[in-house]
Amino acid sequence: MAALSQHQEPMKSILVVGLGISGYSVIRHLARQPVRLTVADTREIPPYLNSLKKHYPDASLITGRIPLENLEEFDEIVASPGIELPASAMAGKLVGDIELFARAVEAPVIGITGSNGKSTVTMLVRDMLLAAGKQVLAGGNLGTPALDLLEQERPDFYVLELSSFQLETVRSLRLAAAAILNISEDHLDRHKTIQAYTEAKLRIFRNAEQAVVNCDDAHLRRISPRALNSIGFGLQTTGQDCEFGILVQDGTRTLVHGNRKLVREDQLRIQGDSHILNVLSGLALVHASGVKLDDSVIQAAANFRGLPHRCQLVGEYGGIEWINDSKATNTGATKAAIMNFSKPIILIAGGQGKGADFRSLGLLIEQKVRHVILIGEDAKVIDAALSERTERSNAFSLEQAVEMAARLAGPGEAVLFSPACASYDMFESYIHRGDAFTEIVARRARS
Ligand code: UMA
Ligand code: ADP
Repeated sequence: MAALSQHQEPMKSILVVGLGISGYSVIRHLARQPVRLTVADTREIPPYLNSLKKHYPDASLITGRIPLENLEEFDEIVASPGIELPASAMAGKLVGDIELFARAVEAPVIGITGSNGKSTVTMLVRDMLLAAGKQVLAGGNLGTPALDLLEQERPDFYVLELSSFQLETVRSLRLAAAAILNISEDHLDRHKTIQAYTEAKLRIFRNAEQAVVNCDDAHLRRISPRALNSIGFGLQTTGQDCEFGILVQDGTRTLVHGNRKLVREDQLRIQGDSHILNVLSGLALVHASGVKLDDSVIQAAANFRGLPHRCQLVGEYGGIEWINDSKATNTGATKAAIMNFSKPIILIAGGQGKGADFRSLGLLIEQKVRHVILIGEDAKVIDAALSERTERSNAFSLEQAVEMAARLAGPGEAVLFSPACASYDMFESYIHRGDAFTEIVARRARS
C-alpha cells in the first residue's frame, strides 16, 4: 500500500473565479475529479451561492474579493469569461471553461466567433446538421455553458458560440471547423484595442482543421487565407479566396458554392446582406465539417427564421414595419441592420455606449436614416457623432421614443429599434429591452 501511495499524484488545487452560470458549470465538471476546489467571486452574493453551499459543501468559498495574494497555492485558475484577471500575475495557470471543455470533449466541435451573428449562425448550423440527420448539441456563449453539454449523450457534433473572452484563455481547442464571421469594434473597455480584440478572436483558428473566414471583412482580409487552410465566404463572385459567394442574375441574388447554385435570396425566409452572409458562413461551416450540402441541408438554411431580438419584425400596422433589433449592442450590428433596408428608416438608438466610436455609424445614419430618436445614458455621445444634416430627437424613455416614431413614420417606412449600445442603463438585459419594445408597439396597435 505504501508503494502505491508513493505513485499517487498529489490532489490538484484549483481556484475557480466567478460563480455565475459558467463558473457553476466549471465546478460541476471539476467536482467529478479528485481536486480541491476554492471558489472566489468579487460579488458578496454571487448568483449560484446557494447551489454551491448545498451541493458542494466541501469547496472553500471566498466572496467579495479574489485571493490574488495567494495564487501560488493553486495549480490552476479557472476564470469565468466576465471577469478580467491580470494574466501576467497568473504564471501561465489561467484557463477558462472552454479550455476544460477542449480537454474533455470526444466528438468533433464546430466553433463560431465574430463581433455579430454568432448566436444566429450557431443555431443555423445546428438546424442544418440536424436536417442532415446528425445528433447535435449547441451552446457556449449562447446560453448553455459548453461544459454542461458534456453531461448529455455524446453527439455527432458540438456547435459552440465562442466569445473573445472565452477564446483568450484556450490552448487545447482543436476545432473540426472554426469561423470568424466579422470583426467590428466591441468590448474595447476590456480588450483596449481592436488589434488585441482581433488577436483574441483569431485564437479560434489555432489547431483548427478548417478555418472559415469572411473575405469581405477589412480586419480579416489581412490574414492570409491560404496560410490557414481556409474557406472564404462573402457577398462577392466566387473565386480563389471566396468559395461561398453570390451570383447576381437579372437582379436576383443566388448563394453559390463555386459554380454550384445553392439557393436564391428570395427563397430564404429572411432577406438582407447580413442574413445572406450568415447563411453563407453556415453553409461553409457545414461543408468544412465534412457534411454534404444536400437538399435537406439547404432547405433547413432557407427555412431558418432567425432569432428573437435580431432584426425581428414584431408588427406591421398602417404600412409601417416595426423591427426589434435589441440585440444590436454595438455599432457593427446597427450598421448591418440599417444596410438591410432599402425603405426609409426611423431609427431608435442609444443606451450604454461602452466607449465606442460612433462616427462611422453617424455617417451611415446621415445617408440612410430619415430620422433618429436617441434614448439612454449615452444619447449625447451618439448625438455628437451625428452630422448636422441628420434629423434627430431625444426621448426620455423607450415608450416616448415609440410614440415619437409612430408620429414620424408613414406607410412604406420602417421603425428600426437597433440601439448600438448595451441595455444596462435602462433594462436588465437586451431581452428585457426587446420585450419592452415589442410590448409597447403591440399596446399602441391595440389602442
Ligand atoms: N462578475 C463579477 N465578479 C466575479 C465574476 C463575475 O463581478 O467575480 C461579473 C462580471 O463582470 C459580469 C457578470 O458578473 O458582469 C457575469 O460574468 P460571468 O463571467 O459570471 O458570466 P456568466 O454568468 O457565467 O455567463 C457567461 C457569459 N458572460 C460573459 O461573458 C460576460 C455569458 O455570455 C454566457 O452565455 C455564459 O457564460 C455561458 O457560457 C453572455 C455575454 O454577455 C451572454 N457574453 C458577451 C457577449 O456576448 O457580448 C461576451
Ligand atoms: P452575437 O451572438 O454575435 O451577438 P447575434 O446573432 O445574437 O450575434 O446578433 C447580434 C446582432 O447582430 C443583432 O442585432 C443582429 O441583427 C446583428 N447581426 C446578425 N448577423 C450579423 C452579421 N452577419 N453582421 C452584422 N450584424 C449581424
